[in-house]
Amino acid sequence: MEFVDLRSDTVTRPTPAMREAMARAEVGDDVYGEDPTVNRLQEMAAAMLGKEAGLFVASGTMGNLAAILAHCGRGDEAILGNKAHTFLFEAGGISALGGVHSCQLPNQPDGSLALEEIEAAIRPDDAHAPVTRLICLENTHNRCGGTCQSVDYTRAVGELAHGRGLAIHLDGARLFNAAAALGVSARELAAPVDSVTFCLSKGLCAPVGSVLCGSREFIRKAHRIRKLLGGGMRQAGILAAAGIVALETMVDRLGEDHARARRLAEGLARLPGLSLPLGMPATNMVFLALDASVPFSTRQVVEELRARGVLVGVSGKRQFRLVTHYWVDDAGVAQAVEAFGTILA
Ligand code: TLP
Repeated sequence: MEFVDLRSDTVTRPTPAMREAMARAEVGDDVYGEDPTVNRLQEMAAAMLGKEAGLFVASGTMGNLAAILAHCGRGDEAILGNKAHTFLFEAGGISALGGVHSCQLPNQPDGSLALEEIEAAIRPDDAHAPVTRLICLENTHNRCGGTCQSVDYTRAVGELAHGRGLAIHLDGARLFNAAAALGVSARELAAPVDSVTFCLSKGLCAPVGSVLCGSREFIRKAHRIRKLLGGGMRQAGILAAAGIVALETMVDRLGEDHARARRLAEGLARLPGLSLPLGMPATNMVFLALDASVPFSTRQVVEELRARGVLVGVSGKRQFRLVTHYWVDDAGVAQAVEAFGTILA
């Protein structure tokens, strides 16, 4: 059965143009810095984000980890949100592998961290305290509903960070979705931050990889850390080739996914027993709650949907996450709404 797979945009398969570029890719040993395709992708990504240099990494998780380890030493503190992907879903890597202490602030409903709470969390120069080094933001913010952080907000956090001698890292796994939704460039959204990771393998459809961007000096440091993490990938140009096609062809179409997410949300919200706990989607994610009155468990709904060719993610007790992407068309959206409707009727 062909599924309408709404579990995540990470499920996206490469496009035919990507497969072709992968087959043709010129490669070399990237650990020696000799893979021309990786080098081209890194230069392209850095230029698009307005940074001096880029580093191709295996995943968003590796990009965030390498960045945070490059900014912080053992025992240093990074301020991040309590719903940050890095805090919730990256296996605690920053503390397990980097000895980095995390200070978790409550994410506001829009995914931001309150400026006054960041300010208050910065440690004084006191032997009892870890040294605050870094502030981490996420854009779009996954667990807060795929919400966007504005240029003004990012700039305000940047000014606060830099005024206090701190660095700022942006988990921009879906930064191009934020740019599309806000009508600004990814470059503007990344301008206030010292480092930024974005993913090629989510809405942009490449099979593997993310790019970490920052200053030349920062990327030199992150390059060594990538090796330490086992992320030196040799003839990675095969993968980078798909990433180049992703940047060339997939960025400008993300708005279509956002429009479909809105249609999906509208269709589902009209059904009895379903509601949108985080409101209408800002980008490509729909969070859906199942009323207590519905006589099915979350698991049963997932199974019934699967039997009707629709896959959704579970994001909490009686909560689902549905993510639109390149491989979900209008018919897929209609099929998902219809499947929920049949089950809940
Ligand atoms: N997110 C995945 C899951 O891990 C939850 C998803 O399906 O959304 N930052 C953000 C904001 C992310 O959403 C993700 C992946 C990552 C980083 C990590 O990227 P990968 O999976 O490439 O390590």
